[in-house]
Amino acid sequence: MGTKIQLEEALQFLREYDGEATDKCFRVSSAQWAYSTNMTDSNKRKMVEEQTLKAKFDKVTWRKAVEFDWTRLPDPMARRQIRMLTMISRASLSDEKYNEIHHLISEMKDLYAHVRICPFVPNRRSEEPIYCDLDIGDAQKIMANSRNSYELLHLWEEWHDKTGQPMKNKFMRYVNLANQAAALNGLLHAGEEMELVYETSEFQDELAESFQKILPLYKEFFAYVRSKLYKKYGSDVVKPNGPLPAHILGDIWAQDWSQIFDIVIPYSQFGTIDVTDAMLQQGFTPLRIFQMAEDFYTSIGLKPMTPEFWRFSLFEKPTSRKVQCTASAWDFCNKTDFRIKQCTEVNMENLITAHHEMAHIQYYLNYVDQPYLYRRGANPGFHEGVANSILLSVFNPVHFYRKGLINNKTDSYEKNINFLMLMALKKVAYAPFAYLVDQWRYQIFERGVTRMNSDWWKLRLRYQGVVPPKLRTESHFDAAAKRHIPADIPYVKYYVALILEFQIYKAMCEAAGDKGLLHTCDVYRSREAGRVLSDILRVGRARHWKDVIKMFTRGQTDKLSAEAFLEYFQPLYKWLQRANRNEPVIGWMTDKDDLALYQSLVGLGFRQNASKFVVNTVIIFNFLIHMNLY
Ligand code: X8Z
Ligand code: ZN
Repeated sequence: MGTKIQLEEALQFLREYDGEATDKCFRVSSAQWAYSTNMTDSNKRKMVEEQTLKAKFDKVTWRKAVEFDWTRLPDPMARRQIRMLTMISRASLSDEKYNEIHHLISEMKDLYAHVRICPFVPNRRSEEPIYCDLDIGDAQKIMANSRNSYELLHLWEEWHDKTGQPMKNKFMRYVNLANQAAALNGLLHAGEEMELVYETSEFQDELAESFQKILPLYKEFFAYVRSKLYKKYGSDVVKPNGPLPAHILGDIWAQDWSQIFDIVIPYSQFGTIDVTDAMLQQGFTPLRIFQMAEDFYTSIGLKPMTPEFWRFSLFEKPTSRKVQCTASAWDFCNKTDFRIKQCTEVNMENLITAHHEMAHIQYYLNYVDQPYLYRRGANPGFHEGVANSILLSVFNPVHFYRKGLINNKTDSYEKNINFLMLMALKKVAYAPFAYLVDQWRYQIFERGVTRMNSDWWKLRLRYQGVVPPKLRTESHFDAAAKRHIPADIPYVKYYVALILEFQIYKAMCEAAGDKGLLHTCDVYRSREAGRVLSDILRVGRARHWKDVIKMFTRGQTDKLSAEAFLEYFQPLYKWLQRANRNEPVIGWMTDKDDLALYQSLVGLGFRQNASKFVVNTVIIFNFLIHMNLY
């Protein structure tokens, strides 16, 4: 920290910063948009040029910001903004190392983006050629739809092997550099640095507390899903009381289990919500999907989209050029230009995504008059949390009924349970995963890279109850299968978002005066609910996120609280308790075979003996049979 304490000087610096940062943001987003919607080499070059200029600007800004002793500035806003600028963490590195870490990250992102894997070809004759050209989208489709455990295992292994191994050395150097940057900022390790953005020392405690609250629901849900998977795949694949292998959950990372709904559906004769056919019958187009989303927001008193939005957004996949099709919402930082990029197809999933992306645009529109540093969510989880809280209202039988997309309200008990099960496969299943990714990352920053893979599986088993489907060792690097790890994208924000999503939804439903079960609440046309939302959006990051929680919960709490999450799933929780009454284990029991799948056995009491593991010391594994968490 520096010595400057003159307020006038600080304010002048912040004014200049605001203008330049806004301009840089415009240039970078324009170049990124150009590339993402027309992926040519020349557009890529221009984008990289702008990104490099922005990285240089960040470094210069950081150098200027640390000249101030922000703790002694008399104005709280100036203090907060300068403090935020000193958090451009990696800028403390020398120019050479700063460039090196950026280069490493972009190399890892590139490697990840170019991974292609081989399809499963049973009984292939050796002379038959095999085309190994499946990307992550293809792999995910197979993980979602295949029910052949050999095929699932093959894809899982291919993806994990081909992402992990080439990345490992680069990642280790990245850890080293990130830690050097943190040390130069007076911190113990880079994990501490990544958490500064939450501006509270209670952050981890709050996360742990909310997770503990969710755990009983997760265990019931887990035991139920396991019983169905056991029936489906048998004891060769699923242990009746144990953890679940990671390859049969419908998703390559086992984070979203909704694709196995057909296997676990509670009442198969009742089906579940799907409005795709109705949309097709009613002649929906991509444009109409976005008009319907806009109608939702204006119905609760939020802003209509701008003329630029309708003019420049990309709603359909162009045929004449290559585009990057992941849906996203863009703020060009010039107060008028906001866009969505979505290769929209007419189906329910795209309808939901359109509402989600438009929530981000609402955030941009509402905090437009804040200074640059506050034109973002109150903390990194808010943008996603807000967007998904709207989806709880939209992806909801009551809402679809009101919009004429389903004929009769889902009022039978069985349909409600089916619906909640589908939501649980998305949300309850995701909670431990979202929680553990950054725990792993921080551990690696803190304790080093010697046991990266076993540390990863230890956490996955501990929190998710998931084990690798095949033996993994330290020569593998399975965390790299998740893009956010090589791409240096923080992950705990998704856990924060998951909790906030339900907290915000509940606050809106209360304001709307909804008296029914939480999962049936639709805030469409409620101006009161809209006010709750716009109060959150308008402040952006100008206030501490705990103040924002306090504001929208009307003083009830300033914490990330799992209460609303649990209330939403309460009917399902009760149902699960009944459905699981004959299950001997709620949660999972871990035994030595599970641990042997990923632990380096040397030094842990095991000796590898040909193909068989022999127990040396009984004492070390006297914990072999124990429940759940260890
Ligand atoms: O990374 C994403 C988005 C970009 S913010 C595609 N998500 C997380 C993930 O894929 O793991 C959205 C859900 C969680
Ligand atoms: Zn989003």
